[in-house]
Amino acid sequence: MPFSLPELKYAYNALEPHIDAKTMEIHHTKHHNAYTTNLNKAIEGTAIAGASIGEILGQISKQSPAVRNNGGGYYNHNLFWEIMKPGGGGEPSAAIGDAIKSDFGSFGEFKEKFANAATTRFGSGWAWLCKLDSGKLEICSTPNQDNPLMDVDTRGCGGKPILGLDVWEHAYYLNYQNRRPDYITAWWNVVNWAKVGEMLG
Ligand code: MN3
Repeated sequence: MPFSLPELKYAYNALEPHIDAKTMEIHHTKHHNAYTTNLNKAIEGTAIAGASIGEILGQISKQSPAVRNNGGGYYNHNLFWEIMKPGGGGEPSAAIGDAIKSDFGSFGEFKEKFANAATTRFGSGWAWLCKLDSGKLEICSTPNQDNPLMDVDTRGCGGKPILGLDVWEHAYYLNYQNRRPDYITAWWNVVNWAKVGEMLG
């Protein structure tokens, strides 16, 4: 199988009280696992069977809905686990902190704009912070398991996603029910800014 479910670098309960252990466990062992398994099934025996996930996403417009949904789900969750950590949050410093201030005015304005993208995404999807080819940072959101690496017109801002927030109900419903804004507010406390800075490159 070309793609495998990555191990988390922290325990399922490590992000509490912001994200509860049961949600993390189901999200990883059921949802992400299903995307991974179904991506492998969907590409088996096809021309893209040996391609990297980046190569697959970059030509997703030519692929089946199964490859699009599960390839996006596989990639998006890989990033999501990495950009969170226990004891995260706070205001980023170094290059990522400077880039955010330069492109959004202040960390506060950035947070407001990002939270707004996440809150207003209708139905299931993701909010993204992307590094465009120009080097500028931009915020956008995508529906379902789409992402900015896909060559489709729903990708929002394009470029390279360096921070992503899952706003599917499966990411927060056990603890927050319909209160997506409360989940978003809590999520800022687990953002791994060091990793986001690494992704910025
Ligand atoms: Mn999810």
